[in-house]
Amino acid sequence: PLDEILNLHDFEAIARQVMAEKAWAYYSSAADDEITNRENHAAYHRPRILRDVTKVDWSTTILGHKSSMPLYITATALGKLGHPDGEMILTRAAAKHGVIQMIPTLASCSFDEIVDAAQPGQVQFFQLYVNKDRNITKRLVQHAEKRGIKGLFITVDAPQLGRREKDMRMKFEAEDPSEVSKTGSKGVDRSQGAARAISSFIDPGLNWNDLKWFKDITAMPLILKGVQCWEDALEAYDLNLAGVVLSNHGGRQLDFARSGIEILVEVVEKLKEKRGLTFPNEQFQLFVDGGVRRATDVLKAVALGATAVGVGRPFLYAYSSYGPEGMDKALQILHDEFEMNLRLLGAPTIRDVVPEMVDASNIHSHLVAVPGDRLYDSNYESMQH
Ligand code: HOC
Repeated sequence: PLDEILNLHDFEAIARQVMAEKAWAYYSSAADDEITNRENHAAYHRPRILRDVTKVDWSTTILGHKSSMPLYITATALGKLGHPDGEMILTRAAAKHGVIQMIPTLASCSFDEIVDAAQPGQVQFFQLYVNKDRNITKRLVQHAEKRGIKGLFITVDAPQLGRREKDMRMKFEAEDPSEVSKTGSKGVDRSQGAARAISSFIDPGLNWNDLKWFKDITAMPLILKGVQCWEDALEAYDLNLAGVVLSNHGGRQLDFARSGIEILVEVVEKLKEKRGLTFPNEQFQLFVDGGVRRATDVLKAVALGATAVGVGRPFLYAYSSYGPEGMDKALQILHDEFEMNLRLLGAPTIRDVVPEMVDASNIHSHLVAVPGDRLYDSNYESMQH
C-alpha cells in the first residue's frame, strides 16, 4: 500500500512487480552493462551545527522562475507506457507541488495536451530532440515558444541510441496505445524495443554551428542537455547559452559515462579557472540529472554549484505503480526530506547550502562493477521473457 512507501527507491521496487514487462524494460533499461546507471558518487556532507533552523525554506529559482524545491521533473519518453494519463499526471503534480516540468519531445501525450493540462502561470520547459528535417524542428520550437515555454533544453548526448539490451529483447507493437504522439517514426523497425522504434528521426549531424540557428529562430533561453566535460560547458558559456545539464542520460547512452555530480565538480573548477565564474550563477546555470533518489543527492549538487537537479525515473515508477497519488506521494516525500536535511545540514535556506558542506575529495574514485551484481542479473533475467 501507498502509505508504506517511505522513499523513492520503494517506488522502483513496487514498479518492478506491478508494471507490464515491456514498460518496465523500457523505463529501467540502461546502456550495455549498465555500469553508468549504477555509478556511485562519492560525495559526503559536512554539516554545520548550532544554527537556528526552526524555520527552513527549500524554495529557489530556476532560470528566473520560482520552484518550491531545487529540482524539476526532467523529460522522459513514452509516459503512457506506465499509465494511460501519461505525462499529464506529471503536469498536474507539478502544479500542485510548485515544481517545473520539462516536456519531452517523445511524450505519449501531445505537446498541446500537456500544455493545456497546466494551470495558468505554471512554468514548463521543453526538451528537444533535433529532427533531421530542420523545418519540423523549427515549427516545434516556435510553437513551444508561442505556447509560453520558458526554456529549451536541447538534448546533445544522443546522436545514436545507446544499446539497451533489456528493452531490445521486447517487441514494440504498432498498435501500442502508448506510442509516442508525433515522432515521424513511421516505417521504422519495431522488432527491438521501444527506444529503437522511436529514435530514428534524430539528427546525428547536429553540431556547434547549429546553435546560432537556434538563436535565430527562438528567444527562449537555450540549455544543452547532456554535457559531460568542462570543455563543452565552456563552449556553451562562450556561446552565451543560458546553461547546461550535466547528465549521462540516466546511464542509457554511453556506458562508463561519469555521474553528473562528478562532472559538476570538474566544470565548476575549470570555469572558475578559465572565465572567473562562480556558481550558482544566474547568467549561466548548471543543472545535473541522473541517479537522484534523495533530497541529499540534490543538496550535494546544489552545494557544489548546481542551480537545480532533474528527476526522471522515480516519478515514472511512482505513477506507474499508484497513478496520480503515487506522484503526489513522491513529491511529498521529497519535500519532507528537504525540510529535515536542511535542518541537519545547518542551512536555513538553499542559499546557505555552500560548497564547504560537501566533501567531494573522493568524487573521482570510481566504483568497479563486477559481473554477477544486481544489474547484470536484471538484464539477463529479461532474456527469459
Ligand atoms: C538517439 C535517440 O530519451 C530514452 C529517451 C529516448 C531516446 C532517444 C535517443 O529512452 O532515453
